[in-house]
Amino acid sequence: MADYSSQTFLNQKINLPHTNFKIGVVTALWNTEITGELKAGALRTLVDAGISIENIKEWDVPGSYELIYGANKLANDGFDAVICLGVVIQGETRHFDFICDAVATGIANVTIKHNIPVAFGLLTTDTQQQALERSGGKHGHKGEEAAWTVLKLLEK
Ligand code: RBF
Repeated sequence: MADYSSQTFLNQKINLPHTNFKIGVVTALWNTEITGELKAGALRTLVDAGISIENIKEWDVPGSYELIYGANKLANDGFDAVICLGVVIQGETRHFDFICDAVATGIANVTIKHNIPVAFGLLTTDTQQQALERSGGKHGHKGEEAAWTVLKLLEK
């Protein structure tokens, strides 16, 4: 069976037609200790692929729900791709489902409406520990993977 671990994805060579793409990195400020690392990993991956830091717009939005607005605004402004990063941790109330559903649907709408790659780098976990394990821990780095995803789509 194919190995779809994050390492295998990230080890694949990206063949961009050029490196002048303008890429937005929209990051939610809730759980900043984790979203900050997701952002650092995404930026690292973009720069490693040859995207210049001047062509990367970092935008920190209040919460994950605002990732939708951020992605749509940057798509409207002509960015070639947007990476959305956030962490929603299950609490005692139903906000988790509402926020996660809204972000998934909202980002899907942006990618369809503007026809650009928009990465869904939203961790939706039961605990902070699970989120840590997915931001450079034993379950990989979802910020790096989100950046890799848009780069892969920009190959075509
Ligand atoms: N935003 C996140 O990015 N992660 C969260 O875990 C999170 N939990 C929230 C819990 C509640 C009860 C509420 C009302 C909001 C939460 N938000 C969270 C913020 C949300 O994404 C958004 O910023 C606010 O609802 C304002 O639109």
